[in-house]
Amino acid sequence: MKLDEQTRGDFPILQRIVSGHPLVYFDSGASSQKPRAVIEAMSEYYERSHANVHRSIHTLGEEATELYELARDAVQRFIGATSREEVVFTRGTTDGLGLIAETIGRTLKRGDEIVVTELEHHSNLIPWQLVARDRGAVIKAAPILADGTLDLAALDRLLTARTRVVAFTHVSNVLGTVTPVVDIVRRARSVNAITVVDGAQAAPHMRVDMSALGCDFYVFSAHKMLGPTGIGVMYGRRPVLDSFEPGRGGSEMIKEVWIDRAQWNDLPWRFEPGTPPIAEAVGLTAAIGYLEKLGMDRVAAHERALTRRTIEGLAAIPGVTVYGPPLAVDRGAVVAFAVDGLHPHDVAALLDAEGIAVRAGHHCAMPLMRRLGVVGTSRATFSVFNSPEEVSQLLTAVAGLRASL
Ligand code: C6P
Repeated sequence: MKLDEQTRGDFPILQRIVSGHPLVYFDSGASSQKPRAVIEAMSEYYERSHANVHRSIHTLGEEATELYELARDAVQRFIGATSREEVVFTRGTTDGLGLIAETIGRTLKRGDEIVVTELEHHSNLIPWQLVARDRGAVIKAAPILADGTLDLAALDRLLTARTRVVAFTHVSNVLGTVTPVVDIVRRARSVNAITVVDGAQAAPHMRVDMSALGCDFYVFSAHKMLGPTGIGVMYGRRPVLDSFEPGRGGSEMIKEVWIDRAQWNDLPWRFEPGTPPIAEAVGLTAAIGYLEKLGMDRVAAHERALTRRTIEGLAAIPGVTVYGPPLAVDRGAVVAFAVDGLHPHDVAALLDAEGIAVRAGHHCAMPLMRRLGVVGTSRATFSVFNSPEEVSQLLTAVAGLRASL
């Protein structure tokens, strides 16, 4: 059975009628929809087991703690981390990148260099700008080539003995470019830089394996991978996490506290101050279970086929521009496009009138927009429940927009 036929009935929201049409949801890159398994796991948790975690020895406290820590095991398995201590829960990708930047930031000195890329989402730029401003560090960006792939030769020229951090996206949320993580990590390591990978658009769509990628940090959000909002993952390689002081403090991230000092808790709790997102962790476990049952290789193949069909179809419509690497190059489940004569927001509004949800705008990647010479784009992003027939609907609708001009 095709993946969309197998999964569609699991997503209650897909019953919605929008603008008089059955919903076609092509905005999973912003936030995916949730299968019933996730919604029910969270309701059941609140109905049966809710209490705070790591604090209370009563039955509910123990149950909640067990469920929360089971999520860590699920994530460890899902991303191939060597140990559960390497999995730290955050509020999402932005929160994880902020935590990393603040933590590394404390060790930066004037003139130290942070290398990013032109592909970055603001969440992997602004935290570095904040610490660079405070510490007198310098930010440099590796450019992209005309085809939307990263210019690795230029990246090499940016790496120096002063480079302390190389922070880059695994998959661009605009161009769908897949960066060669292993290769970049090897280059960064040759100058002893710490590698930080933004996996927000990768982890939901392909098998990611920390032991194979070899990066120091990898972050992503649950809400883009069929899970709930409010929780994300910061993977940190054990020796690197061990070497860092916590960036934020309070609550259960300590072993012993005096008025003027404290002894930190063990990993991973040292990096999890405050009451964590417990129900969200339960939802994340369910989302991971759901994806694992489908199989990430099957998910990737399904979404790759949708992406290919969309790119080929849009490129064949006169007056439509598709951005990003050619199909021959590996791409994420993202297609950004422009329709001549229409502002991206108008494209999104007109498609919405036909029940088709796409995102339009700068996609929180303004430097990339500037590089492309556009104010924004329209963008379709895919998930397990999308079908080739929905792609055909999008293509017909976009062709209709052009024809009506
Ligand atoms: N991109 C999009 O529509 P949060 O919001 O913290 O879960 O994720 C931030 C983020 C970080 N990196 C990348 C590559 C991303 O794509 C995102 C989120 C959404 O493209 C919302 S702007």
